[in-house]
Amino acid sequence: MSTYLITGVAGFIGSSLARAVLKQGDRVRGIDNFSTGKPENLQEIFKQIDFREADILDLDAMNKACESVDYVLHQAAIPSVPKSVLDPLGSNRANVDGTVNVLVAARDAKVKRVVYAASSSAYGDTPTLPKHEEMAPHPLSPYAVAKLASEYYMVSFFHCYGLETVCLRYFNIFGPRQDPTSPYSGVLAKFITQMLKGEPPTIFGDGEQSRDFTYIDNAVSANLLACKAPKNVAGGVFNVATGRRVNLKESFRILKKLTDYEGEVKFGPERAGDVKHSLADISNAEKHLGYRPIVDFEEGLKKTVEWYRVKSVDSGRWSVVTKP
Ligand code: UD2
Repeated sequence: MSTYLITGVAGFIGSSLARAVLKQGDRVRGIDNFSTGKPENLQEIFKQIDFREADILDLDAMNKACESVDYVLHQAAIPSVPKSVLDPLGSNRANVDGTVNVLVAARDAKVKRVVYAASSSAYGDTPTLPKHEEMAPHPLSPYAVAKLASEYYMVSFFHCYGLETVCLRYFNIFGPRQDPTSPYSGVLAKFITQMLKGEPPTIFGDGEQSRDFTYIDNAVSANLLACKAPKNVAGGVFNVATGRRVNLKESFRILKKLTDYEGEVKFGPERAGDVKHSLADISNAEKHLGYRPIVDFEEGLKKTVEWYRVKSVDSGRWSVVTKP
């Protein structure tokens, strides 16, 4: 039995990872400062995990959290392009200083491997599609810079200290438990919950921007594979995506059917720091991690819409009320 430390365990991706690690019969230790994570994401698994409320910026807490840990899945972050544009210092502290703390603690505790939630935003607006890992990065927003800087720290800890690290460049992960309530929330979580309430979603820009939207189960499986992949993946960076892109107008059309929304979409100004098109080449992850997408975009959307529908009936926690 292995012990996995998940940073940001109360977040959308962290809590999904925790469930998957428990399901495979391993131990979960989790830390979260509840800045964006939510206790209800851990509801039915709370008693099965060793949870510690702590900030990754607290090195002492990180040292303790890393004791006797085999794998660290580092998800804790302030994950938002527009938020980083408003508060670059806060983004840098959480997304860069926090990562260095995690790495120092993991190195000193001699953990076997650290898997990092990197971001497709590192590629920026380079015109070449699909994006592959050998392309020169071109980060646009402070968030993208911070995520890329953390990748470089991961790689440098492998080269300088022999700590095995793997960076997974997530491409717009979506699915159940993604918080739709903040202005910085992921577009699909916002659109789904707005449309279920019968409210018009807003497209920032012309709606032609496209993303390689990736269902959460794919990201979870990539993390578990990255822990167990052979040693030659250490120091590596891998795209985690589906290899297909969909634009916002098309996403809206698909969601209209799935949510029975009858209204229209509004348009607003393009967002600063926004990337126009994003699509991944996933061949490296397939070859070296044994990764393949297990849930496609439409299927993932169906599952996500159903989850928010039921959630609204269950608790209203996400303040979603479906139309009568
Ligand atoms: C970036 C990263 C993603 C992840 C994420 C974390 C890229 C390509 N992707 O996602 O991998 O790291 O950051 O936050 O850099 N939008 C609307 N209406 C809304 C909300 C968003 O039109 O109500 C647009 C937004 O302007 C953008 C697209 O939807 O063009 C996707 O936005 P997002 O916030 O869901 O994710 P994004 O691409 O910034």
